[in-house]
Amino acid sequence: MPIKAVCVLKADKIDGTIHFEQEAPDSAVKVTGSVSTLTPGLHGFHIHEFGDNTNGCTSAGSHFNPHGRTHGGPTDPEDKRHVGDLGNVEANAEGIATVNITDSMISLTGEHSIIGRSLVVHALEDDLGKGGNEESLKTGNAGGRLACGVIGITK
Ligand SMILES: [Cu+2]
Ligand SMILES: [Zn+2]
Repeated sequence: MPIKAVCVLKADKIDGTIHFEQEAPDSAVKVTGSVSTLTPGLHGFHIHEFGDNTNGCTSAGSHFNPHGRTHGGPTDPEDKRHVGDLGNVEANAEGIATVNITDSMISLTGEHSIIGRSLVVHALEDDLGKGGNEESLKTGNAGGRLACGVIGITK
């Protein structure tokens, strides 16, 4: 049986539903869904460490980074990215981002499990650690947190 999880993103104007599916504990995770009412263009898209919304998206903490690595992008080697670094999603002219990512660092079980953590969509493009400044290696200069939601188990 595949393992499945879901995250609902809700904010002032933003709506999204993102599904996660993993065939087996060692398989890549498929991340699919959509986010609406974004500004057209790229928006940083990460798993943050805490599933805590007590102070809005701020209390989601930093990028999920169990091995103390620097920030990168999803195609970087595993020692050059955070586990939670899923890169960017791109909103079209109507402000809709269709998400279709396959990632082999995140998991729905075990040490890299993202269950109970937060998914965050950012105001700006994630530079994937290539921005040439200190912040780039921490957050990718992706700016404010537009929307977030907790990732939960589903059937
Ligand atoms: Cu983030
Ligand atoms: Zn990161």
